[in-house]
Amino acid sequence: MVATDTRMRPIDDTPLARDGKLLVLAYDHGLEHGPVDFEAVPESADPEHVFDVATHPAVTGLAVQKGIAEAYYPSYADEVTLLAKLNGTSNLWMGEYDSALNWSVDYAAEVGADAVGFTLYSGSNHEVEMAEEFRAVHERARDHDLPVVMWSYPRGQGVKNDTKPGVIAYAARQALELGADVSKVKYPGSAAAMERVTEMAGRTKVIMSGGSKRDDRAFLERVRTAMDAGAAGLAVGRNVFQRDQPRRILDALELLVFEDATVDRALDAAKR
Ligand code: FBP
Repeated sequence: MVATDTRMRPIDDTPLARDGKLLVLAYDHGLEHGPVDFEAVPESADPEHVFDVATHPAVTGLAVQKGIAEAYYPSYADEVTLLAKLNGTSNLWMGEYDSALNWSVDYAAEVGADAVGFTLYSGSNHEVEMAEEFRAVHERARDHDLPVVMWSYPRGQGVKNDTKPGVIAYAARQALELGADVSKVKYPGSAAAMERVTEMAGRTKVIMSGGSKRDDRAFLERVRTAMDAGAAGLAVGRNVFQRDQPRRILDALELLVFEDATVDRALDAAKR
């Protein structure tokens, strides 16, 4: 039999990518980490402030949880691409790594999502259940023609070191094998390790997780290294909204991600 339709729309044809690249602004920290992440820049606690930041032309998608999408996205539907982060759990949970599915693909589509996101903690004692939940999410997302971004985070009893290059390469491979269009991974520590990660991901695009806030040069250098190693962009939260001038760092990221600029040129843009 000849296969005719995999129901898979290339991610490059979706609003989440521009010129094959992605720059996702992540803003689910109020759930994942709590108000502590907003202390540095108090206005970042206001979702309206972050939606405004997400209208920057460099941003190809804003990742938020259900309540924030419901309450704020309607006012920004023309300007912001919505990446519905479907699962998530608070930092107060002390059990083995797991993540509650907080909204369905159907409901996310009804709210206006352009893409869906799902965290998989491989190595956790809950990996099997999470992978089964991912299967249902993935196949329903295909029905809705929505791309799927996996937050590929190995964590839990089976993982001694979640930043080890081999562990991150495995996570990226798992995203490919399970059908994710995009795999969001931690930086594995070096250009060579990132190259291996992107190679293992095959046609699944790899985007780098921003991580905790760093100074401009250190952050931008890491982004440059990841891009040169084959990453398709990044998903960044704290390194944007914990800055007093979040638009400036987005100006710099736009140059690095979409225009292949040097770190020095991007730094100049961040200072302007
Ligand atoms: P950051 O750029 O701030 O790291 O955000 C990316 C992200 O994946 C968020 O979506 C999520 O809330 C957070 O990181 C999870 O961070 P942690 O590594 O502490 O679980």
